[in-house]
Formats: sequence, C-alpha cells, structure tokens
Amino acid sequence: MSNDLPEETRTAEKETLTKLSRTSRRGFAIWLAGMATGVLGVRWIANRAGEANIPWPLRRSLEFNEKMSQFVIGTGGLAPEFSPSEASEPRVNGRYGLVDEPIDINAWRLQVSNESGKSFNLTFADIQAMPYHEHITELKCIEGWSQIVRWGGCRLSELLEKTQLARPSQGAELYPYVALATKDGGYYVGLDTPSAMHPQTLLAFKMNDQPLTPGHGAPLRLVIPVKYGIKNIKAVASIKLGTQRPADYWAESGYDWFAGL
Ligand SMILES: Nc1nc2c(c(=O)[nH]1)N[C@H]1C(S)=C(S)[C@@H](COP(=O)(O)O)O[C@H]1N2
Ligand SMILES: [Mo]
Repeated sequence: MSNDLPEETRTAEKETLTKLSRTSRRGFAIWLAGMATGVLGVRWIANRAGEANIPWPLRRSLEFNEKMSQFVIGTGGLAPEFSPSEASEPRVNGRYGLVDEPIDINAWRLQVSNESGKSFNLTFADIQAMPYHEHITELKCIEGWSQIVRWGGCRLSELLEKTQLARPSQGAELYPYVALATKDGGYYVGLDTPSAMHPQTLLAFKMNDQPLTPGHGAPLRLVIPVKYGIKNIKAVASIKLGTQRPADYWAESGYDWFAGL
C-alpha cells in the first residue's frame, strides 16, 4: 500500500475517528436511555456482547443507521441538491492512490468486471459517450467539513446496466457488493449495490464545469452523495461486482463500513 501522506495526516484521521466514535457513543447513550423503557431497548440491551472490536453501543447505532439509510435509499430518497451559485471548489483531501505523473488519457482504462469472470476495459471516450448527468450536492468529509460541488459524469447504474455486469446472469439477483480501487490499489472502497445503483451516484469527470484536476481524482472519480467523503474514491481504475463484502480503506481503520448519511 502506498501511503504517500505524511504519518501525521493519517494520525489526524485516526484521532477524528476516536472523537467521532466518542460523540456517537454519547448520542447513542442519550437515545438508548429513552429506548430503555421500551421493549426494543430491553432486547437491545440483552444483545450487548462485544463483537469485532467495536464497542457495543457504537456498533448498535451503526447498525441502526445502516438500516435507516437503506430504507431511504430503497424508497428512492435523494441527497439534497443545491443551486449553482452555492457551488465552489473543495479542498484536496486525501491522496492515497493518486499518482503525480500526468495521466495519458489515451492509454487510460477503467476495468469493470464481475465475479463470474466477465470483464471490460473501457476507454475515457466510452465513459464520455454515456448519457451525461449533473448534480450539485454536498461532499461531506467525516472529519467535519463539507462543501457544495457541481459534479458531472455518467451514472454508475447506467454503466452497469449497459455492460450487464450487475448480475451473474439475466434475471438473476443483483450482486450485493461493488469494489472500487485506484490503479495501484493505494485506495479502495466497498459499496452495497443499492447505493452504487442510486441515481445520484456518478462516475464524475467534471467538477464545477471544469475537467477534474489530478488532486480531485482525474480523470475519473466516484461521487456518491448518499455516503460520506471517504467512499467518494478519486482516480478510480477498477470496479468489480461480487458476493463478498469488499475491503475498504477506512473501514480497516475502524470507520463504519457502510458510511451512509
Ligand atoms: N484515491 C483516493 N480517493 C479519496 C481519498 C483518498 O485519500 N484517495 N480520500 C477520500 C476522502 S476522506 C474525502 S473527504 C474525499 C475528498 O475529495 P476531494 O479531495 O475532491 O475534496 O475524497 C475521498 N476519496
Ligand atoms: Mo474525508
């Protein structure tokens, strides 16, 4: 793994995580106090054994968030959209998996594949030939800042439909997971397929009407406004559908794997 960020930056993200889990625990404790009088509360307290190194109150609240987010997504809920005047450029945040050399766009390929062995190498022109979509949404970093940005690109759902990679065979169930990675594997993200197929989930090559800059993930990045910034992988080079929950860079450091809003 190429950790080209100074160690202090990584440490800063970890400290944020610690603060965040403390905050979630506090919030959850208040919520749980209210619930404890109810039947559900009793059942949840009974269920409190530690699991997978996540303190139980935090784990429960994450599972609760996960269910809520999936409910919103399942009913076609959209992340809030804003007006063009509100959009501006976000900071460059996180350089894992980004390369310093300029990208040769003619040699660049996006590898899309699935577990059944089906695979395509798409050119940048293939991506640009897809129906173009834009939205103005908030990029929310788990560190506590957010930025309204105008994004443009193709829908991941339309690309998966066109390539017929979302299912093992026609009429079969969707693969439940999507794994995305940079070319060198220095950054990688796992998604649940419903979030990947959400209409606002874009493979973006434009930011605020300009071509994406290298720091923001040129030539192509994921924009997934129903998730925190950590899932919005820059310089994405491979996308694979499968049945196993994929590895995820920040989930490995203890962040919520689902990371939904
Ligand atoms: N390849 C790659 N993608 C990444 C990251 C990274 O370190 N490497 N950081 C993530 C995080 S934590 C955030 S908040 C957003 C920030 O996007 P921006 O740099 O365009 O503001 O990118 C995400 N995508
Ligand atoms: Mo972030």
